[in-house]
Amino acid sequence: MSAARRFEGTVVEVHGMRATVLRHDDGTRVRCRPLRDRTQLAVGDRVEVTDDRHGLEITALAPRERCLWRPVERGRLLMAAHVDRLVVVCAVEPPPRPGLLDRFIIAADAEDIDVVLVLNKVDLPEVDAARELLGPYRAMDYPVLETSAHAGGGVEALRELAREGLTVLAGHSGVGKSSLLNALVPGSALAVGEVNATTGRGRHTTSVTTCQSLGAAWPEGGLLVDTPGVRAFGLYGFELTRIAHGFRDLRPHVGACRFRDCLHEGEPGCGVADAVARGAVAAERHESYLRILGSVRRGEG
Ligand SMILES: Nc1nc2c(ncn2[C@@H]2O[C@H](COP(=O)(O)OP(=O)(O)O)[C@@H](O)[C@H]2O)c(=O)[nH]1
Ligand SMILES: [Mg+2]
Ligand SMILES: [Zn+2]
Repeated sequence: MSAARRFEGTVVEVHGMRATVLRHDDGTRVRCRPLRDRTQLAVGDRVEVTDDRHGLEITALAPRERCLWRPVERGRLLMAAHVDRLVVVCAVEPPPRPGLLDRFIIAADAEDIDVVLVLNKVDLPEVDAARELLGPYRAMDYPVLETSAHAGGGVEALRELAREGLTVLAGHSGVGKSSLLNALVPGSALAVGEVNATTGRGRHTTSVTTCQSLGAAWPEGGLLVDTPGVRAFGLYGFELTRIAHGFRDLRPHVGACRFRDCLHEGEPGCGVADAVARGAVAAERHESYLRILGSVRRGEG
């Protein structure tokens, strides 16, 4: 009887309890049985797989870090682990929604995940208005990459940026995430939300989170994750005092607050309120913060 063989890999697809694992030794993708304790896996999970006479089985899970969560009814579910960067995709149309951007950024900030903003559809005429909406984020030193999945502009820069590690694409539906993925990974045949000519209905976009390999085999080629149907990241149970940390422009003023657990919503001696009063921070930024604080407090995630 031959001894069981083991190899390491990264989860690139989850189907219920089963997972597809990208082998680190030969770069192939293999279907595996779940962990015995039936821990729910997520893309990006680092696992050990044992190959015995019963087939491939995931036998160990590395400690998770740099996680992103998807919101579910009064809770959150792990969506991806070991995320190296979050690419928040916005578009000229539908225009950027700062509240949504801020939520994505807070989730990434809390896990030390780098954030890059992409403004897609710059081939459309209303591009200047969209650029203006992203002005505050440029001022906070978030890189903003302009792309057109249709005309091809900026796609190579995005490919370069995602060349290593695990990159998650997120953004409002309709901004062009799947289109960008298709431009980056030709033939990946991901569903683009166009209306189906024969049925007249939007094409069904799967909610299975999958990773596409970019170019060369692991570990050279980056992995790219689309997040179909994810409208926001789960902030359920998020520590309220940490929310302001995700606002790069509010963060420097938090230290001036009289109370260490100040939530910057009218407490006396609040450094953030003072910064807004002095015009050092835009009132809309503080308002966005207060809206998110309110929704997390209400348990809306
Ligand atoms: N004009 C223009 N339209 C785009 C561009 N990228 C995507 N679209 C269109 O925007 C719609 C939504 O694209 P999709 O990739 O499904 O967006 P997703 O929901 O973020 O995955 C589709 O009709 C695309 O053809 C672009 O760069 N320019
Ligand atoms: Mg899509
Ligand atoms: Zn304060």
